[in-house]
Amino acid sequence: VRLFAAAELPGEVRAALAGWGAAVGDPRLRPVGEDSLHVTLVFLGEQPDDAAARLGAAVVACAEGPVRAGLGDPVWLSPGRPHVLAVGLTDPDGALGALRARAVAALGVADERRPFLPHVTVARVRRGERIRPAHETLPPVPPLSFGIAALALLRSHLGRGPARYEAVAHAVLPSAGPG
Ligand code: 2AM
Repeated sequence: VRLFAAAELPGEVRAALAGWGAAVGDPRLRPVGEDSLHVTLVFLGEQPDDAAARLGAAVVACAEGPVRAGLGDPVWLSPGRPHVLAVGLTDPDGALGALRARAVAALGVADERRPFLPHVTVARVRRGERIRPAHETLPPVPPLSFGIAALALLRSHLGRGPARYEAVAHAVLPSAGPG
């Protein structure tokens, strides 16, 4: 099973991101469905079926909060030959980075050498299309600040059409409150 730990966004943030992706309106891009928008914290890749329950429990045990975040700037990943259009997340008090660090430790994976760039992939570049970021103008991202809604271990079902994600384990985070 193909697994990853993800932070889940409040519904109104997913709606705003889907609306932003629609406003980009670029036919070279395939939007990610509103219900599938998420922040990948730790990508595990293929894991044995019988490891899923243990890994799910490990992720759920990391759910401490609240974890406040905000929508930041759009970002093409990777910039040299973009495959996705994402929106970066701000991590004003480091809680999102700390959540990821707990998940990395709990899952027992080696941390990536690259710095964590929290983001939500909003659209994927269609096969055969080429984007030159310097030539693109994008609409402004709505300046939303919010609490991460939940932490989940998600299973990714690959196949024809958009990826489908299924929660193996899920833990709601305490609300960050207004502000
Ligand atoms: P992305 O949002 O940056 O595209 C499920 O496939 C999630 O895991 C996606 O959200 C994707 O991140 C991330 N992912 C897929 N393959 C990955 C890889 N090889 N390394 C890190 N993250 C990956």
